[in-house]
Amino acid sequence: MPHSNSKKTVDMSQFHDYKRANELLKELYSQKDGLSAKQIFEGDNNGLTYNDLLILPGYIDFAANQVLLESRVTKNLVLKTPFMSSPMDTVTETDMAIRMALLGGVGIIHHNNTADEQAEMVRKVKKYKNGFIVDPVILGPDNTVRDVRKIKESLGFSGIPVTDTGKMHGKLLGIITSRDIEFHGSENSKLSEVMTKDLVTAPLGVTLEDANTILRTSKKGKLPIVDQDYRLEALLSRTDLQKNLYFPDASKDFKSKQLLCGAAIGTRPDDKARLKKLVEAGVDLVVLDSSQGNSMYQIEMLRWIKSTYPDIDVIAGNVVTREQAANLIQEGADGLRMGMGSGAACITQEVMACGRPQATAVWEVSQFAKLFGVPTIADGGIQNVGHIMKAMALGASSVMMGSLLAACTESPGTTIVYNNVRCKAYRGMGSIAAMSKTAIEGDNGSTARYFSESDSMKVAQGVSGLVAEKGSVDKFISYLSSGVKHSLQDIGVRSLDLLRSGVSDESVRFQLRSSSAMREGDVHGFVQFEKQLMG
Ligand code: CPR
Repeated sequence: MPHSNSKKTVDMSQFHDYKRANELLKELYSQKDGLSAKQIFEGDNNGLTYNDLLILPGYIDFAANQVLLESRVTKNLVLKTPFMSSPMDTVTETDMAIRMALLGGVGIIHHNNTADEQAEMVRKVKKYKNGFIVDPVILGPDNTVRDVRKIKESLGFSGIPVTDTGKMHGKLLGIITSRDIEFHGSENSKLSEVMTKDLVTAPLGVTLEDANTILRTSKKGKLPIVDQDYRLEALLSRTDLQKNLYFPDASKDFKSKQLLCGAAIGTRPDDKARLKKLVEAGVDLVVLDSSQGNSMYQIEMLRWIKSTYPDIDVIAGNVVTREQAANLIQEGADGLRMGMGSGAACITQEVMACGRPQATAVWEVSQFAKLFGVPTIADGGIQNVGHIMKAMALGASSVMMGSLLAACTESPGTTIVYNNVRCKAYRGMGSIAAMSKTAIEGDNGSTARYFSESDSMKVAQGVSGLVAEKGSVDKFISYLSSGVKHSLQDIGVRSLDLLRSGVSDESVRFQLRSSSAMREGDVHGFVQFEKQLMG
């Protein structure tokens, strides 16, 4: 166990003298309670996990909503909410990447697919325009009232644009609304006879704000966006407007205003062709996806990317030691992903005998990388808000999450009911299940993370299973960021930057926890209880 602070003895008789007592208190106060992170890790021979420590509370003189979460997550990229979604096939595809970016984080699209599939997902994220529906349901003039009723029954909405081709980019002819068909006797009537032709539209290029003003003042349910030839290019819906359409923290490219999107690749020759497609699709950030990043393969790939695509940020890894980090920093990594064996679905430490407890890995690598101005990402093992806080306090610039986000509605795959609980699939990318997908489809994505070409026998480094569904990622990320803000308030620092500088100048203090202290900090003494995390 590391050293404790040397404590001063206090002469209690001095407390009858108000002035002297005041001086004594000041003197004692200057010797801060608890331990600095440096003291903890200097004495750490075993390796610590997030659960092994706590951060001591400070002084609150601001409201939680004044706290800033902005953080530099690579050399060139600052996020308002430094959360990333893992490049895993049960975590990040188009929908997750869009929501993560809208909420101020970034999604990293997985590579357990073909290069074309992955590039298409990136393209969709880049093309996404918040609030504008770019692939709405459309009908043609010869469709009937019956067709509209069917759509209403299955999708729950009406207010469908009618174009001459019955498709997007066709000439806009009208809109068919619930009212148009409400008292309409004949199910076989053509839409050209019943649709509303008196339309309010907005021109292509209109801003979301202006379009919303038009929609509001027109009192219509839908606003078609048309080009100069009156071809339908997008649609805006009043129901969407009533939801929160504005994402002030969204992660966007400064110039293009498009959402930011990351993607993972491996380090094989094929991955160079894959990256070319991703770059053409507009990818902003590339993650070299390996469980052990300190390899000649990764160094060669890093050099190649830096010389071929100097404008793309590359996150290298994973690493858990300073020596691993040094090689990748030297080759120009713009960020480092830290963690080996701490992931929820991971059995790397058990099978490979390699890895490191995550709190120690985050501290050691981050302290080293900081000397070279390279931000670090704490990847794996984040189970709650407290873990995010501890990762950031130990020097991480951002956190990457897999299992927590796999449980959200926007992760790939459908909801399954298991033992009366709504669940979603989650699997490690080195699980046999994930690697079988690659085997079936003849693609080398996931296998590349865990195996070399010459491996005839696949040794699994992860498991596959189900996690309990949590609902929308919008709500969940808001919960995580509010939780982090309240935690920073308790610690008495107004931003993540101040948290990290407070840890460096040793004004932010810690305490180690024994296993009985952990039990004390957990719920106890109940016969039954419900743990509802979000209200
Ligand atoms: P959790 O957030 O689920 O704890 O961890 C997610 C991270 O786990 C991923 O970002 C990745 O680094 C790691 N990971 C994914 N599959 C893995 C297998 Cl099979 N083995 C080891 N680590 C894995």
